[in-house]
Amino acid sequence: MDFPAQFEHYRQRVERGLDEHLPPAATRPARLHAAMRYSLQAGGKRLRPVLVLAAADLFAPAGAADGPGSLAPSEMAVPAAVAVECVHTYSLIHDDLPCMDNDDLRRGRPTAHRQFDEATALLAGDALLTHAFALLSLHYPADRGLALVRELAAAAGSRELIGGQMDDLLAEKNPGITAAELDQIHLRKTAAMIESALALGGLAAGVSDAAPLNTLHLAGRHLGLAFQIVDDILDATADTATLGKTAGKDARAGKATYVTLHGLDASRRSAREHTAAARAALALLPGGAPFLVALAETMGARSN
Ligand code: GRG
Repeated sequence: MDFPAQFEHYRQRVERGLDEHLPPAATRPARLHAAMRYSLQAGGKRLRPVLVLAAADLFAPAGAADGPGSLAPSEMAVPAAVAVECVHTYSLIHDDLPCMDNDDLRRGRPTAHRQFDEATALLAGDALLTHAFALLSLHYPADRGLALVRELAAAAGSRELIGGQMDDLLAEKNPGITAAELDQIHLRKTAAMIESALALGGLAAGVSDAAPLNTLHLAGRHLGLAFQIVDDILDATADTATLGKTAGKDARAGKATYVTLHGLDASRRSAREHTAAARAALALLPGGAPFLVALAETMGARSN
């Protein structure tokens, strides 16, 4: 398997999917739809939607017996991949708002509220979140669509992504936060969406057995924790130009991170351990999931 070529293939499919599945920029109100596209098409790493497509491709095409005309699993999964990127991008737009992180730079460009205004950014985030669930309800048969909606709603909801963000904001005022409390924030704020991306891929491909779905969740949880630890390492060690977002912000804000609590060496060790655990879980999936195993390795060594 040629990992870079396969990643690029999935990434380009995601970019096309985003364009196909978003309301055109000129849709009224044009300012709102332009803001949605501005943030979504700013060139993020597309990790979560690529995970959706690659997870789907692990499973035999639904209706394979129908012959060459049947859709590849990753094609079936494109609307789910776009949905997960819509939710992720909404969370970035809202996280950057003055009432949260108050940031000026995202994906190497001015944040949505800097480029447009605060109200437009807030509404663009709301609209992306809502659009994600519309896509899942529109593009899948009823039972599959319901399973996808349940999965994404759980990951993005008050117990996971939004709950993790709430506790993250509260933790800024709590200098005594423990390592266990920080792990809980990371699990919900970061890992839940990465876990969900893998599970959404399986569901979009028609998987309904608990065992592979649980394995996708387990792999995603370790992948997500490794991703957040690496994010904390990069925040402490990389520069703004490389990251495309403001570097060193956590340290300046006196915010507890994996690095401030454990130090750089232990953080690097822990990121390696979670990457290895993710790889071990992924290897249990059909065909041993070589692309996803390589992606886990690449994410552990990323520089932005
Ligand atoms: C506002 C509900 C709500 C949640 C915000 C996304 C988020 C939660 C906060 C952003 C800050 C942060 C460090 C989040 C952890 C997850 C993370 C590292 C997000 C950035 O994901 P990347 O690096 O971004 O995949 P790109 O731009 O490449 O898609």
